[in-house]
Amino acid sequence: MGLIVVSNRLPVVLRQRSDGGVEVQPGSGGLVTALRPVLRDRGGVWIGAPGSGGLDGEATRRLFAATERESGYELIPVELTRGEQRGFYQGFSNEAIWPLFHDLVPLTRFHSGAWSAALRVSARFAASITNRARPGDFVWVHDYHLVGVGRALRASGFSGRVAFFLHIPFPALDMFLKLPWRAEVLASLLTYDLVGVQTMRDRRNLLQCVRALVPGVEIEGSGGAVSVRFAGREVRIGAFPIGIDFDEFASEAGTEPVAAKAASLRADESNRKIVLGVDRLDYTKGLPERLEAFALLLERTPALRGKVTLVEFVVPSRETLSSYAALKRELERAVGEINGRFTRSGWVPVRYNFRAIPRSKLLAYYRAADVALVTPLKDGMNLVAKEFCAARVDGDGVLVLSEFAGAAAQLQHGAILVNPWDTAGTAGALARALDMPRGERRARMRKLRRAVRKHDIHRWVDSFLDAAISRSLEGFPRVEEFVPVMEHAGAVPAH
Ligand code: ADQ
Repeated sequence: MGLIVVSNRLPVVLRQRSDGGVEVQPGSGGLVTALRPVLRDRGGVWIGAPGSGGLDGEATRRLFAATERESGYELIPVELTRGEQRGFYQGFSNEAIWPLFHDLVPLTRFHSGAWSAALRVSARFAASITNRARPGDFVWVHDYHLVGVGRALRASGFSGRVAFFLHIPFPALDMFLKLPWRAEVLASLLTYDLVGVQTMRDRRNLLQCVRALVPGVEIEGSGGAVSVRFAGREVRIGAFPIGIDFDEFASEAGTEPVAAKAASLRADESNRKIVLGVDRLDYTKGLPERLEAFALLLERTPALRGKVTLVEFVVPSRETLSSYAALKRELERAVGEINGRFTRSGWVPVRYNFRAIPRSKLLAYYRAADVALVTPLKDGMNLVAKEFCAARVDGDGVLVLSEFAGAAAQLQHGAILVNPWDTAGTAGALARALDMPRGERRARMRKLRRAVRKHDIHRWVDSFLDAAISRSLEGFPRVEEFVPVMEHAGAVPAH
């Protein structure tokens, strides 16, 4: 069975150099990090847009072929025009679905032509798939941008197996109902043979929308994946928490150069503790709230001034959208304000870096940190939390994690969980993390590493393909869910 992976972007980006040439750079973001090892190990085809730069010219084609030879799988670019980029990528994907599915209604814009733009692009992707697919191939479409590809494929008469995985959260019914194209989006989802989401919460939300909006639907099963029947078709819907290549992260983090770099980063901070943040520039990642929590901690605990540094790496993303450009300015202002207020001789409280860093340096920072602060307002999974744990081959370090990251389901027993909207609560959790005794840190990190290793990327792929192929879903295991409990329930007055 050949694997055809389809995503908005290819795992490489072509960039125009200042001398007019074109170069290939690795793509960034969670989807690419997760899927690259899957195709590297299994081989197959990756279909997606090549990013800026264009594909004309012999030199560019040669670059692409060399990248294919190196990566071990075939790359098929789908070129989009500027107009298509605007309507589909900007309008439909990143101004409508992305904010709405992360519950951020005030940032959501529904442009009237956005769904038709998404359908036109979906048809382009579908044509590329039908050109390449051979009988027996398994087509696996990724993420919200391409939800319409299933519908376009079926409309073109394609009858092969097609599955879809949503990397971002699926919203609750109340939120989903706001989408002007709610019926079309749901109907398109139901053209796939299997739809995977990250968590049980997302699965519950999706099934609730299906029940409410699809008359006559029958839902069977209660495990990790269930079967949905309507209009003579069966669609499977399941929760498949994505993971990382644990062994690869752990073994690279354990190498001598990474250990040496981590030691030198620690030495640079002399006896200070390091709190680390690593994120794509995105308003879902809770960055202003995180800075506010850190400032609150310094304000409330003068003893920590000069004793702890927040190192924040933000990788540039979607800067052409005004909400992202505004977030970038907001972060610069907030960092400036905190540093202006608390800096003293020899200590700058926030070291803010607006750039992508290479893997080895990222691993060194993961190893050097005392605390990783991963506080998205909502996140499908969040791989940074998992990468941090995998990199801690020394068995130390504390993870402070948002309850609203999908990763909270697997990491709830080892992380300190926070509500990122509660800045005072986050500041308190950070104080607790900084003060945690070594024994507790190590016990928690053992649990975290065990969970990340168990739910690694290979298990994710295998369980997804199993659910797509197996005859019966009986015995398909439920995945763990995070449900917040009131720790102080006894304190709630009876009336
Ligand atoms: P993303 O929103 O991109 O992914 P995430 O899962 O955190 O989010 O992955 C980010 C990736 O980018 C990580 O691999 C991280 O190491 C890397 N990264 C971030 N900042 C970096 C920097 N400054 N330099 C270098 N690398 C950096 C989407 C969903 C997530 C889901 C993934 C996978 O939004 O919820 O976990 O897909 O399904």
